[in-house]
Amino acid sequence: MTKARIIGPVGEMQARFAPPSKAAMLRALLYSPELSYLMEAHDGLSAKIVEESGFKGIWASGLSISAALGVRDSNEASWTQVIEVLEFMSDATTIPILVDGDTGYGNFNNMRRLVKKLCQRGIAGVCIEDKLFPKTNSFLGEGQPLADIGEFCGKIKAGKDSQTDEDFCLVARIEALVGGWGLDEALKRAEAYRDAGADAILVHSKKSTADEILAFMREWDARCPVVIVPTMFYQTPAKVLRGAGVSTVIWANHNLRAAISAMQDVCRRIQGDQSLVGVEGEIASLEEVFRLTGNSELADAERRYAGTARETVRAIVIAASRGENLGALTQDRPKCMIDVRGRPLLRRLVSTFKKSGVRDVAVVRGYKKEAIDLPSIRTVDNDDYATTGEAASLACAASYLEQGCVLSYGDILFRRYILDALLSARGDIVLAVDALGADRRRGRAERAVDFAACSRRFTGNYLLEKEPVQLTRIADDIEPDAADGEWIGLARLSARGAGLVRAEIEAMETEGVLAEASLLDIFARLLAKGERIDVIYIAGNWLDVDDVFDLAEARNFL
Ligand code: SPV
Ligand code: MG
Repeated sequence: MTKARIIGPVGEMQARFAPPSKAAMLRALLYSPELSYLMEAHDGLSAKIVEESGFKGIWASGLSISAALGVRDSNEASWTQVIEVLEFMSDATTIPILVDGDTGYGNFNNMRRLVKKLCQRGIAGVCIEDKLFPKTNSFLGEGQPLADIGEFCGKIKAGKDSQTDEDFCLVARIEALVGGWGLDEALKRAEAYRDAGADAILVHSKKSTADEILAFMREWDARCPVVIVPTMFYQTPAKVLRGAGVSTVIWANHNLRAAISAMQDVCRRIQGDQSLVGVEGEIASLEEVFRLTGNSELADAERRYAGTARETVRAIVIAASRGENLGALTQDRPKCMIDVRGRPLLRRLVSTFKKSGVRDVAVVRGYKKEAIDLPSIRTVDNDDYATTGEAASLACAASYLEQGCVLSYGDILFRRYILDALLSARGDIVLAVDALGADRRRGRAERAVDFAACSRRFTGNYLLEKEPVQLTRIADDIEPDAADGEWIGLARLSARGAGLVRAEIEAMETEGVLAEASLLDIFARLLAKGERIDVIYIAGNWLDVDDVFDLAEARNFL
């Protein structure tokens, strides 16, 4: 879409920093010396998948959009119905879309309105073909009549004069080879269309070899970029097309055809089996549907804008270690399964989560994993628990970091208001820090404490505590006097925060430092990269269970 241009210094800055429009991106692909590819999509979801797969541009195929709407590729879908689909595709993606504009949906006048509307919807370019309205798909029938050259050139000029983005691309498609009118006719038309202002030529062929396309390329001699659609001559290697000087290859209908095969197969099987059991493991999970459609962003936005609305947050509980200090009590179970007044510690933790609306709890198991057998949790296993630390355990649950979540140690108990405060906190990464932690730990037996230094000390003044506090350092070797509190092992990550943690885990893995790292190391690395980590101060009302004294405290805590 055209950006409003501001004159003067602000305008200059805007020009310097504005990202290229989608039209400029398509133009760059068409004019790039590299062979470019456009992959077919026919709705918002397929467009998103094309982008995620790494393609730099999308072909909004007329055949595929029509078929997905259940109609023929004969202009049965009106142009405004097609534009509706295009808008969803454009909104769902950041890469440019070249639209199959068929014959332009009428004469030069319809073409003017089409181009104006496409620019308004952020579509990067349109391809029009020199056939007659209503069009027929190129692979149907023989000797389809072609448009009059002069009339088609008028349509090209009308389109170019109507674009409101200077980089919008008009691709003129020549059907002379498909219609059996020969190479000379194709070349004559290509030259006329280029002269009329087309930014590129699409020369189509329905032969099973690329011979006639290669002959065209030789004669055309790179007078402007050439786009091709090797649906029928798919066996021609890319290097041959590249060598011939082709600018852009369109893979024209392969997502639609893949979807048809997959849907036919799953329908046949469910109909035959009268059951979902056979297909469940083979089709995309609902989680994948939610991920593709960006549900985590909506949950984040709800927290930001709806105030009271709470997203469905999941919890990841790190519970892979044994807890050696508890001696015989952890002989046959990890410490999170130790009984605290009739119920395992982990059960109490999970119940606190559920009461606060965190219903999806994933527990990373390790030591004596079979002992973690609670009914209402999911489990992930760190089978290398004996030689790895918390960060490696979290890496095992990386797929749970696709959306906002709560991170928790498996050996803590806390009052529910602490979790509620974290859940309603803003910020991408928020830690609950006990401001009394340093005092509480003084005089106790030597042990590692997750000390936190923050941008401001806890004041005890309720109003002041509403002001954001940021973490400045986190480590287990900060002097108690230099620490502002102790991280209690509970953190809240937004979808972005979860993404940052996931990326950091990947970086640590690449650097070979993941195995020995703790959660503190992850946060410390993010701080070092300038990422913001927020803190919510609490004052007691929680505990962790490391030894029998803690266990006694836990019994009193309840
Ligand atoms: C389309 O994808 O709709 C096209 C390409 O126009 S083709 O089907 O090959 O004509
Ligand atoms: Mg088409």
